[in-house]
Amino acid sequence: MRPTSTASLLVGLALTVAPIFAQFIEAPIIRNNPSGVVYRATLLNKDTTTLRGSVTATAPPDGTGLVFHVNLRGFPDEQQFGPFMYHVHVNPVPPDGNCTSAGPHLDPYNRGEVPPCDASRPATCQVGDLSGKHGAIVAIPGEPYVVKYTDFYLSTNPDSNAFIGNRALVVHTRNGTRINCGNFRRVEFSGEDNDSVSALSASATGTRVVSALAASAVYRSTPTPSPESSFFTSAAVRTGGFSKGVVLTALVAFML
Ligand SMILES: [Cu+2]
Repeated sequence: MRPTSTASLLVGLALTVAPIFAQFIEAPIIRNNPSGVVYRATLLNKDTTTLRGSVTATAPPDGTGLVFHVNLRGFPDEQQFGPFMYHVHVNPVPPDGNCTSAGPHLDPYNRGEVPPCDASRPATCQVGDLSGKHGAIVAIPGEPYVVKYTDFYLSTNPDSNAFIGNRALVVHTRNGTRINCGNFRRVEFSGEDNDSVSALSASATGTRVVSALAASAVYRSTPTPSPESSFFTSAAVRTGGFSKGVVLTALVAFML
């Protein structure tokens, strides 16, 4: 009786947990991003917040991944509301500017919200989870948040399921409240240069470039996808050792 019920419990547990990971595949590195194509999401001019700025993305010369320039300012109080998160959400923000209408994170590989993104293994994160992969924002009063990084899993090619065009950028407080948002639109250029992006870089000179991401910079400069099985192993290990904090984090992430 006792062994049977224990076995039933284990089988039941396996059946419960398995579907969370069963459909997930690691995000592939995007290698065919078009040269000279630039997308930018500019936060809306809302009366409800002073948060403004933009996130710009364009392919590097070899077309592998996208170089992101993040330039945001006017955050709410860091102590009360930070650190802040930002993601690519699947739906565009409608003309009424309602950030909730942006829907969930861009997640074409059905990764889901659990477990939380492990920044050391970005291929296992939701592709839209920019702050999960590249660091949450710790705002310093009076200073813009300016960072630049390469994300290997997003695309400016409309044929890709990781395409960012006409999707929304949403910035959240730490409890998931959507502060501001804006849609990724193509920025037109004559020729193939990235003058606007270069100008954005130049304008960032002298401002703070967050160094908190330095520790994880290695994976960004060297695209080394881990074996597909490693995520499942790690997920299984972590499933066994979920702390209340992790579960809470996952629940909060689920609500974003
Ligand atoms: Cu979000």
